[in-house]
Amino acid sequence: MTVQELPGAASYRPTPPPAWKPRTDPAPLLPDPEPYRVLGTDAVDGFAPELLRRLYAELVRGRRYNAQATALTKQGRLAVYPSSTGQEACEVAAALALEDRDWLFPSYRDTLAAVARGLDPVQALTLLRGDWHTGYDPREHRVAPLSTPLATQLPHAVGLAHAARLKGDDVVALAMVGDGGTSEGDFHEALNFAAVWQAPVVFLVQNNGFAISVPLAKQTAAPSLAHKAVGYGMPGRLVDGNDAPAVHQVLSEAVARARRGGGPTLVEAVTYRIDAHTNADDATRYRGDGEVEAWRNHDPIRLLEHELTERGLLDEDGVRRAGEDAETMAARLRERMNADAPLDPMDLFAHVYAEQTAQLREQAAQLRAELDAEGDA
Ligand SMILES: Cc1ncc(C[n+]2csc(CCOP(=O)(O)OP(=O)(O)O)c2C)c(N)n1
Ligand SMILES: [Mg+2]
Repeated sequence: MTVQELPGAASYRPTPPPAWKPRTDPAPLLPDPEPYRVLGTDAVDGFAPELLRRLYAELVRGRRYNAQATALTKQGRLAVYPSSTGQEACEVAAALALEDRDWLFPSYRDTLAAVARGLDPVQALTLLRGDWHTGYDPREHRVAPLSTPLATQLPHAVGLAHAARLKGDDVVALAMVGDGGTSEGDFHEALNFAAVWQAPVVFLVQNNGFAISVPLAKQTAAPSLAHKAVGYGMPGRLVDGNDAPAVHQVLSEAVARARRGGGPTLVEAVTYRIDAHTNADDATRYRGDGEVEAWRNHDPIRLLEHELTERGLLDEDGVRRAGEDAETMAARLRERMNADAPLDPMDLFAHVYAEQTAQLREQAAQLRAELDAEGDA
């Protein structure tokens, strides 16, 4: 006899399991349907003019930095550079939303955020020059190494934030990741534990439309990347990633929430990668000029410049000075990057482990012997 043939089977209706109810109300966690915007709205009135001007100056510097670093790849001074042109608003806002005591966990594309946070512009390029691991002391400016393996910086950020909270330190971690990185296992593990532990961490996803040549629609079916937050039990927020004050506000609110014990937030910033994936990629093979042009009309620098000019907060002189300041920075960067750094191959083994493993000690001894033999010859 099958279950269907049991007497009374036709009228059987299961009752719900006795203990079940939603554990949290999902409604307040859901992102707004439209990305949050400030520029072109009355919300601009709520911003201090100094902050708006600072954001503008940093955007202009950031774009010039991207152009200079890309030029250095052509001159053989940098092995590779992943430009964040078009994404400067996210980069700068991420750096400015943090206090000195907080930590930034960047991906390989987030050099500008690290530099805007105070990192030396040349040291920030050490890894990309291929000279050193990391190339700076992460503790000095509280900037974790620029992470090339996708999303591995996220569990690190959660671990640091959770540890800080256990120690009673008033510290927030801001972790940056790309749209493609949200399909990695590390993204899942990080968000899950961040929410379970209510860790003081903010996740900033820069949705720039592509994971190298793969467009967003081919790697996720989520309604938006901000919606992914809800499944973990944290709020998801959607923001126009080319609207610098909007990104600054949303991140500042998320950081403040994390700091007062309110737990993690996932922010999706909708933006666009104007340049190719890196200098080694040809983006014309997988996307049309029309798409790029449409995004150029929503350029973060133009949007902010227009708003500030309209409001009388920026004049021609101010625009010229921001440009000149960026040129000075670029000239200095070029000059310093054109000097050969004195390198010791033995440094490869430094800063890998607090205590060297037996295998690394053996490899270091081998290299030392080879270098000595070369020196003798
Ligand atoms: C774990 C891992 N898998 C694959 C790669 C190769 N890879 C480098 S960049 C990239 C695309 C990442 O796209 P996204 O997260 O959107 O960041 P974006 O480059 O757009 O800033 C891939 C697949 C990698 N670096 N790490
Ligand atoms: Mg991307």
